[in-house]
Amino acid sequence: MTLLPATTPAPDATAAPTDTHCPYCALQCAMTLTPSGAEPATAAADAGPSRRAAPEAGPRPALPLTVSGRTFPTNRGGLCKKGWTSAALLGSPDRILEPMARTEDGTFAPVSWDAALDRIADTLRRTRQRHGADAVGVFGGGGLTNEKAYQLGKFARVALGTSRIDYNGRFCMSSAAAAGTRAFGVDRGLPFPVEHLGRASTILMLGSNVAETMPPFIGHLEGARAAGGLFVVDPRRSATARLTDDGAGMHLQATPGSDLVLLLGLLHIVIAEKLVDADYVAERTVGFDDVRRSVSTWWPERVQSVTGVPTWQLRMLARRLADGRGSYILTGRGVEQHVDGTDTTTAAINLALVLGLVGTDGSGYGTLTGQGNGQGGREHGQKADQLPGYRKITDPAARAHVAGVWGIDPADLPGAGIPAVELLHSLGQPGGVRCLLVHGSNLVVSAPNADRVRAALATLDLLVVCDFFFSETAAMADLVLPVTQWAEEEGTMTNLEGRVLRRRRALDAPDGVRSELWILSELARRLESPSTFSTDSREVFDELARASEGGLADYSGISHDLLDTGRPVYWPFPSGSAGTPRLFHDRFAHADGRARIVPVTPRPSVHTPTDGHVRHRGDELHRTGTMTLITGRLLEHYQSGAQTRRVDELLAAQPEARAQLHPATAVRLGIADGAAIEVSNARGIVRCRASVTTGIRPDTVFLPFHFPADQRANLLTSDATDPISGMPEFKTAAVTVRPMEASA
Ligand SMILES: Nc1nc2c(c(=O)[nH]1)N[C@H]1C(S)=C(S)[C@@H](COP(=O)(O)OP(=O)(O)OC[C@H]3O[C@@H](n4cnc5c(=O)[nH]c(N)nc54)[C@H](O)[C@@H]3O)O[C@H]1N2
Ligand SMILES: Nc1nc2c(c(=O)[nH]1)N[C@H]1C(S)=C(S)[C@@H](COP(=O)(O)OP(=O)(O)OC[C@H]3O[C@@H](n4cnc5c(=O)[nH]c(N)nc54)[C@H](O)[C@@H]3O)O[C@H]1N2
Ligand SMILES: [Mo]
Repeated sequence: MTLLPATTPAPDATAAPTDTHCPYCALQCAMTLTPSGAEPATAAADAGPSRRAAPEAGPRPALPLTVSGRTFPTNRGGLCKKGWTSAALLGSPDRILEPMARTEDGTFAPVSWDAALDRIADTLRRTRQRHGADAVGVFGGGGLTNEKAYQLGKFARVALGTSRIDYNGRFCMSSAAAAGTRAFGVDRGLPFPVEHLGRASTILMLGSNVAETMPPFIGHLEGARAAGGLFVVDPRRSATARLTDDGAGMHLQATPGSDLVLLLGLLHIVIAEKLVDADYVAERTVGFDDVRRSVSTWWPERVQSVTGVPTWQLRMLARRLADGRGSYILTGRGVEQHVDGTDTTTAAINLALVLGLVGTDGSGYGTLTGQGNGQGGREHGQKADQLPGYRKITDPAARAHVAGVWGIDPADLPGAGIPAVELLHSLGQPGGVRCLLVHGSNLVVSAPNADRVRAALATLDLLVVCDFFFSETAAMADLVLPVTQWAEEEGTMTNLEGRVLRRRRALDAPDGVRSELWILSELARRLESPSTFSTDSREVFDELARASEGGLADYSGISHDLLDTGRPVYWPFPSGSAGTPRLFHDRFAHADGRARIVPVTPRPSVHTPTDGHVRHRGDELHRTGTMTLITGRLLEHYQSGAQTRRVDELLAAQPEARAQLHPATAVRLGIADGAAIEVSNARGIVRCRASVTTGIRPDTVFLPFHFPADQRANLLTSDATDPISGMPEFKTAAVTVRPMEASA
């Protein structure tokens, strides 16, 4: 059966190379896929959980496509290891090639598409009748194309009538999005084209490790490095921190979770040393006086005592940012994924505003969005409180507009849902979600307090996971539906700059696999949805464009055809306009055109009830013997590792989780490099090996979150959330570290 409707010509798989973008992160490096002439490997029909460990699953199949980097402003022809090896997953022997249903004995057996979809639709209909529409939940992903993200939001609200939809962007971008919206009235990761960074003399990167998470991005840091102006704030001497060596800049090795204090300290110095851009503050902002008062007590010595960053470094950085030679402040997950992530990001924005950087030629503030479509994924309605076009679901005008496009009565649209962690907490609870559809997230590995999530998923009446592989979450599902991969589908992605890009199909999908647009359309039909669901990504895009018209993220002037011309296309792009490569040049998106400088103060340490520990935040210290766990990423693996753990080269380079420990700590605890250790707290125990390195603070241990089973960093993280954004505390947790033998 063909997956694409007649309106989309099927490419000849042996013909011309296809220009597209990488399946992984938000940099969306441009690549060209060339058919290698080899037959795409047909994966084993019995692919199932038992075949999860890819490497020993048999001889590696021939790659159907050859990947090459393509010249483009974001990546300038470069790709990272993950990009180069991305085609390996197309013919992976682990690939699921037909719908799979859990059997009585807990294994999986193939079922027909009709049987699978009928069963899902029946269960959803019955659940809705018995328990109400909100008993069905949807969990989406920032890796989905704009078309899929849009369709998923519409499917939830219209075909299911549920408010219970949220997505993994809540774990990723939500704090920066909340801070950006609060300050500027709109949130676009980089409000300027990425190549502008190349002309900066100073770049401050807070909690971002681009050298591993977006390797081609480091080309944009060259100008600042040559000027000695790259400043990196990270508790670890990360690969990005090492880019400051040899006079290229400075690494500020702050205490985990102390970034808010650090930023207040920088603002204090800027004010004390009269480095404020007074004209800019007067003309373009409101709120400065309150903020001035709020930072008055954060003098440098006090900030040094909390953050561990010497006062001379603070002063040098503040002066450098203010020197008028072009300065950018960029934030990453290291500062955003905290219970005070919104306030910390706000403090970074406040500093940028007070220095007059935002919207000014050659300067700016930005957040480095994460997933492939982390930006677009949050604009089209997957988020609990949003409708397409970045509209608020509670806004009557927004509801009327979108309901008009969907051909329904606005009164039939559900209201705002609940953020991801709350949604996960509601699973299987009285009045909570009883059936969950998961599209593009591996929650068992990536959600905070992961064992609680695993246990909650097990209580569901129905768990349906759409994926390419038996991820750890798919392995818990009642039904797993196999979907097309990036090179097998048409669509669009919006990268970290708010630039909309075309994803193109380069080869046919394996026979039994379907596109998510097709799955949603088939389910909607079975559920007798009042609105239609196209399976053609062009048609879906055109509908999305209409639905977004007049919203903050207005895509109404964009189409697949426009994108196919290769023109740079940045939103907002109202119909008839030329789009917006640079935002905030003349005004901010608040009604009065001014940015908001919002006072923020460090909150006292949060005691997580199951924890028993005082977390290391602000002035507070750990209980003796505990250390701060920080988490993050490795170059070779992507997110929960569901994809990259199945690529031989990547797994060989990083086969398991290793906890980074300082040599002094290792000696104190009697741990040798490579020794088996336990990292534990009241929530769980991670068993892994130690990697002893001077690159980490003695009070801190680092774990990557890419690994499964008892190597899941998220067994230890807390599901306490930021009250504004709903972001969980991924980046720090109190833990105890000991050699494995000691606890045996
Ligand atoms: N290789 C690879 N690349 C990726 C991804 C991947 O999984 N793997 N994922 C993509 C996605 S979705 C995202 S969101 C981005 C994330 O990209 P980044 O934000 O660069 O990634 P992280 O490693 O999560 O965090 C960055 C740094 O924060 C530091 N950190 C931890 N705690 C703190 C703290 O309290 N303060 C400060 N200042 N720093 C702290 C960590 O040591 C780490 O070096 O990467 C994208 N690219
Ligand atoms: N401790 C800790 N935890 C973290 C973080 C951290 O820094 N520390 N970072 C957080 C962040 S920033 C993020 S973004 C999350 C990410 O974590 P997840 O949400 O788990 O993201 P992935 O691992 O990319 O999972 C995506 C799954 O969907 C599948 N998939 C990929 N594309 C598609 C598609 O188009 N359709 C469908 N149906 N499936 C698809 C993949 O095979 C994979 O199984 O993790 C969060 N968790
Ligand atoms: Mo992310």
